[in-house]
Amino acid sequence: MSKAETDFIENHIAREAGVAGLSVVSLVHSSGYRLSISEYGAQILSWTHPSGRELLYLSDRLALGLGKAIRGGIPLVFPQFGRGPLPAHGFARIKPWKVVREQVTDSGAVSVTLRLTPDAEVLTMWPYAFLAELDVVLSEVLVMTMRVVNGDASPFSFCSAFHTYFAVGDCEHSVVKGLKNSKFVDFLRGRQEYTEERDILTFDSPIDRAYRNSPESLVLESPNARFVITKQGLDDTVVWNPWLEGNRSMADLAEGDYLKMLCVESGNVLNPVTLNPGEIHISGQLLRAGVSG
Ligand code: TA6
Repeated sequence: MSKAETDFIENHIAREAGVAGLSVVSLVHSSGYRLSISEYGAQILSWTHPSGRELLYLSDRLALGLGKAIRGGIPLVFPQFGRGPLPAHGFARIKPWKVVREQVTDSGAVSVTLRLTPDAEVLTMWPYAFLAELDVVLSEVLVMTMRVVNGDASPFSFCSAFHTYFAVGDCEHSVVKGLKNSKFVDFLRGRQEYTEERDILTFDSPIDRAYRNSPESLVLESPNARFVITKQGLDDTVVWNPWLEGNRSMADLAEGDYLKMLCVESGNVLNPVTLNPGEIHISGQLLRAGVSG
């Protein structure tokens, strides 16, 4: 690596201790966008606009420690979505990942790659030789790419999602556009399937639904920022807010914080992906933020 590259990285990528002594890596792009990601769960904890405005919600009531999920940022859901035989939303977000690459792309973007391979505990839960890697590339946009490789002799199936907690400022004055005519499974109505009839989703009560084969791009407009969410290799979009009742049942969500957040999650959650031995699955999302005033 050239000295210039080393200097650039040293000026744009830093590390500090985080959960369970694992590193939190901070990236700074020349545009002023900043991001921090924890090796614990390969979870993005913060993404800030050049104005200094925080774009992701992160609870200030976190119950930190190995095995505990971090409420906020962008948790990685893998290999299970929701409840089931594995820990909720799978084990990826509660296991240590390893930074395997920090680099500068030709366009000046700042990039870090983290890797997860199964330890003995994971193999008892999910006995497959997999490798998962997450690329996070920060420029004026945030691009996340997840690769899952089947290094086993048997096929395996998995669900995955970027469980993004957008900081919206006030969910009652936020809208999601682009889901009209999409079919969705409503987890609050017995997983029945419905069709979205609204051009514009507004929020005034609990919502927890997965839109099947949702459009590649969606818009979230909020008092805090406007987001364009673009996905690839991911069929579905989950929209979730626990609202007042759900908020009160969550110890790691401060009273009233349901209004500060909205989860719009790009994922394969309704139909698992099956990988045969040697196959690789690539999925990603691109987040673009706009801040006014
Ligand atoms: O993605 C929506 C959802 O599955 C909701 O049902 C709710 O459980 C949310 O995820 C948060 O899950 P967590 O395990 O992080 O509390």
